[in-house]
Order: sequence, then structure tokens, then C-alpha cells
Amino acid sequence: MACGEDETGEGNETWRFVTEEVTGQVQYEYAAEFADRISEKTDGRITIEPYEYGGLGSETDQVELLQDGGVEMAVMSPGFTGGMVKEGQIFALHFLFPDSVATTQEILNSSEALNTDLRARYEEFGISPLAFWTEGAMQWTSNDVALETPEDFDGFMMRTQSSPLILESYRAYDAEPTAMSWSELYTALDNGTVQGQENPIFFIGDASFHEVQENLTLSNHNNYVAMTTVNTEWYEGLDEETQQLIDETVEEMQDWVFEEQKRQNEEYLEIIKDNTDNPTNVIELTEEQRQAFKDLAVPVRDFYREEVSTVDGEILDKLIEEIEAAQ
Ligand code: 6CS
Repeated sequence: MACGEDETGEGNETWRFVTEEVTGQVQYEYAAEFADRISEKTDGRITIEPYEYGGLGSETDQVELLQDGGVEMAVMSPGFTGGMVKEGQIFALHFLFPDSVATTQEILNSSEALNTDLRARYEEFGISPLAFWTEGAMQWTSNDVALETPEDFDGFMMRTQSSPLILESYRAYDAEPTAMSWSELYTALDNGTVQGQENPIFFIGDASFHEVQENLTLSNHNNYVAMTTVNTEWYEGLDEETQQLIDETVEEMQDWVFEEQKRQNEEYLEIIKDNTDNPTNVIELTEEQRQAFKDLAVPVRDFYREEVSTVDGEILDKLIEEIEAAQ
């Protein structure tokens, strides 16, 4: 653990905060802003070092790093913890959250199913999610076929994150999903190892996936949810005042990150549309077209209840009630 007294014995501390994204992208900018706020609030007594994705291994290596106390804090996508925290795969379910990203964020802020029940499941593995936040609605990009109907996914080679339920969600459309790290994705799309992928628009644009993809389908089939996490043992060992400092900053950051993802997603949609060197065919699905996908996606909730959940789908059922109440 990097915290402790410095050479001057004045109790200065350094915490390491790893993210799955790089400078300019939402997760990294979140960690940098978080670091600034903590430094300011403590008059420089606590320094947070934000880490870009890449230097500390793959996304799953980073999960282990947090668990082992190699870093104190991490922004983590549940899509990389699904082999371990089964319940966390809830975010893989398409068309579960409302179409409005703002309403989705309100649910993420207030949900007891997530902030209490799901948090407890993560804490069994030494990970405390202090907040859940959206990085925006997810969209599809593709080569060879424009993704407009479930039939377009027949045999389609889709890249996903590693959670089994994400793969299952694409098998429901008869696609052929392959899990891989995003660091390999540009090349895999370019050389045809996979034909498409899903992500929020800012990430598609910043990682330049649109340069090696013909189509962008505005499907809004899911929200990209990230978690601000801390090593449970480290956090629980902090004094109450420091815990409050972290909690209060995490809470303030919810509005900040909502605005940040919104701005980036809006800006990158224009950048992609305006790129004449690498033109992208942008398709907006109609409600009728989205419904055809939803009809196939809803039964996957039963798969979650029966095959994935260790508590008989209780968290999902509670979350569905909360979503219905919010709409
Ligand atoms: O697709 C991915 O794997 C990456 N997407 C985002 C929005 N953040 C990090 C993640 O690893």
C-alpha cells in the first residue's frame, strides 16, 4: 500500500488510482479530476496518482491489482469481473435500463439493488464499488453488414468484453461473440478477426474504431456502466474522516462525470459524421427496429435468473422494480 508517512513524518499519503482508459477518455479524466479535488481538500496532504490503461496489464489484471492492494482505487467495468462476481453481469442485459441516459444515471445513483445488494457481492471479493455511473449509451459498429435487424447478426463476429452474459446476450441474436481486450480491438477490426463491436460513441471515436468500420448503428441497446471502486480492506481500515472525504468526493463526481460523458459523446458523434477521409454510414434505428432486438433480449433475463445469479435473480428483480418506479 502506498499510503503511510513520508520522509518528513508529516503523514502525507499517495494513493494509486488505475483506470481502463487513456488520457482524454472519460475514466482517466474522472480519476484526474478526483485527484485534483482530493489534493485541494487536503491541502496536498493526499496525492492520488491516476494511471492510464496499458501500463499495469489488461483490464482483468487491473481487477486483481485492486484486490491484492497493488492499487487503492480503480475505475472498473463490470464486464471484466463477470467470471468472478456473477451478479455484476446484470449490466450485460440489453434494453434493461431506460432509453434516457439521464434517467439511467438517476437510477444508478439511488438504486438499493446496486449500491447495497450488488456492492455486498463485490465486497465478498475484496472490491467495494462506491458508485456506478454511465459512460453513455452503447452503439454498434460493423463491417460487411449494416446492423439493423437481428438477422443481420446471424454468424456475425462480434467483439465483447469477457463476462459470460455479454456473450450470451449476443448469442440471443445468433451472433458469434469473441471476448478480447480493447487494446487488441483496432487491429482485430482492421484485419477482420472480428467484424464489429459495441461501445459508447466517445470511445469509438477516441479509439478510432470508426476508421476501420463501415457502419455505426445508433441502437442504444444498453448503457456502458463503470464503477468507482476501492480495495475493501484498505477502505475499511481508513479513519472515518478519510472515508467521508472519499465518499463525499465520489458523490460530487456523479454530476461531473455525467456532464463529461455527455459532452464527449455529443462531440464525437459530430467528429465521426464529419470525417470525410474515413466516411461512416450512420444508421439510426427506429423504435420498431429496436423492439425486434428487445424481443430477443428480454428472455436473456431468465438466463440471468436461472444460470448466472447466485441469489435467484433477487437483485435483478429489485432493480427492475426500481427502474419501473423511476419511469
Ligand atoms: O470496450 C472496452 O473494453 C472499453 N470501453 C470503454 C468505454 N472503456 C474501457 C473498456 O475497457
